[in-house]
Amino acid sequence: MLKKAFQNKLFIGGEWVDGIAGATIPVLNPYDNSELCEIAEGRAEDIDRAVEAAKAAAPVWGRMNASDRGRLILKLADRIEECTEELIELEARDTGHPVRDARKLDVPRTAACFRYFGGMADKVEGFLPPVYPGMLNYVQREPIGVVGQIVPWNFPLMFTSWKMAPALAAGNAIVIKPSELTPLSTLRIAELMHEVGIPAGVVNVVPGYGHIAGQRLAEHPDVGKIAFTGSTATGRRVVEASAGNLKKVQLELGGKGPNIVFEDAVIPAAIGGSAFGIFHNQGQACIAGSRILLHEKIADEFLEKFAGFAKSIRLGDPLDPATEMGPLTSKMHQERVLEFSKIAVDQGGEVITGGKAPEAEALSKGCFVEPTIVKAKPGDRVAREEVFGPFATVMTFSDDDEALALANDTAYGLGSGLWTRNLPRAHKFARDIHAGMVWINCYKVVHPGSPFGGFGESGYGREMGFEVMREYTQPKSVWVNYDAQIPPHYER
Ligand code: TXE
Repeated sequence: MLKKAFQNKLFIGGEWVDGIAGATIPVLNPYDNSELCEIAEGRAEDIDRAVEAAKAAAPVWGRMNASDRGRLILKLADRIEECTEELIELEARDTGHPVRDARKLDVPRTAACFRYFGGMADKVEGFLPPVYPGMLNYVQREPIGVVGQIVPWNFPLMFTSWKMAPALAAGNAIVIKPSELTPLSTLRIAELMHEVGIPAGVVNVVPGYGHIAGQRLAEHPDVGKIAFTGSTATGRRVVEASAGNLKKVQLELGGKGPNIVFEDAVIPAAIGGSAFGIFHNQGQACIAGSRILLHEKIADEFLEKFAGFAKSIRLGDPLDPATEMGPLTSKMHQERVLEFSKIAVDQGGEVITGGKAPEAEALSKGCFVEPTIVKAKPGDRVAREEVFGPFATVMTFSDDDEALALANDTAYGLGSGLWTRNLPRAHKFARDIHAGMVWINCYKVVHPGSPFGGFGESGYGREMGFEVMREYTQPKSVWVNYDAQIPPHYER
């Protein structure tokens, strides 16, 4: 059922081409670890070819009438919607996302992102600062040229749109490296872009390993900007690699999101929202609400009901519409997440539920982890490190000061949330929490119009909203001495 076209090929200069080394990477289905297909492995020389193609296309795309650029991106959004069924299945098989999530979230959000930025293409306005008499100064935002993008495996389809849509709207040409684990939806999107008429070379997709293809993209002297989503450790490597030509860097890294439930919370809402916060996508989300902080007055009630909710989540084949939680995306990652349950217990933590792979025979070949809830202390590793799985670390507090101190006791600062009916308290926490995003009586809500990104070791720069258009453009200040007289500072 997988499309032949993108098996064993790279997408460079508007064509499917062979990788220079002729090497391949197997793509596995995490539901049973069977091989879905092989893809070509892009190496450093392939990245160089892709950058060349992007360099040739960038001036044409960047100088195109912005409304025409926008129209092509809008056409792509429509085309993605037409391909909904195919993309749902592709994403489910490649990543393990349950089809019910891919239908509700991944595919519509991908189309919505392209649509939003298609509309943005002709609205990137400059401005005129008032300067000296007789002089005009105008500031326009120009595309950067060639941008490199590195996406991870947790939301490959959606993150492809978050990266590509604003970069294209701003007039840049792209070389994108999807994760070696989940390249298929990015390759398919490139094909759809070609179909709707986005010119050859504007988008180039080179799947490959991070330390080879990713590294070359991050260090390439002709790439003006690199946008990276992944781990904080790899983010640091990308920054180092970028130093050669001082390219712009945008980083969306890890998180350890505090999710605070106060004593006056609407408990059923807090339970549903917290479950979405940590269990959706098997917890493989940088914005996951992975530290649940409970007021001691409601901690027992919340935990009992939350554990009941966790146990009731239906694990199964991602292609089954009844499945609520699929496998993690790789065997290696499953083992890593399971290890954290042992680490928690070794440090005196208590596993309330989960902490292991499910026993059902039908799931035994897949990368599954049961929804896990662990009670821990603030200094424990599971309270500090990103687990990136269906793994909630729970701690309690007795007053607002303690809740805030716990919430901010992290080097990260990406997502955060709180559940309360006390309006002044909600706003005070929104002000004081050290995080790029705060959700009040909700969790993990995103929209292409609202900036997404973090503080501290969660990275810098923003995706989405108008903020991201600043990331993909550079301001140019133009001075005009419009009456052609000698400017004042040359007068003698
Ligand atoms: O990430 P990597 P990994 C976190 C999460 C997870 C951990 C490890 O905690 O458990 O990271 O996952 C490419 N130069 N997140 O090892 O290595 C790589 O090919 C350039 C959070 O998979 O960061 C892939 O495309 N690129 C997260 C991408 O980086 C390199 C999403 C992510 O891989 C590279 C994923 C290099 N030297 C993991 N090395 C989030 N923020 O959502 C690797 N890559």
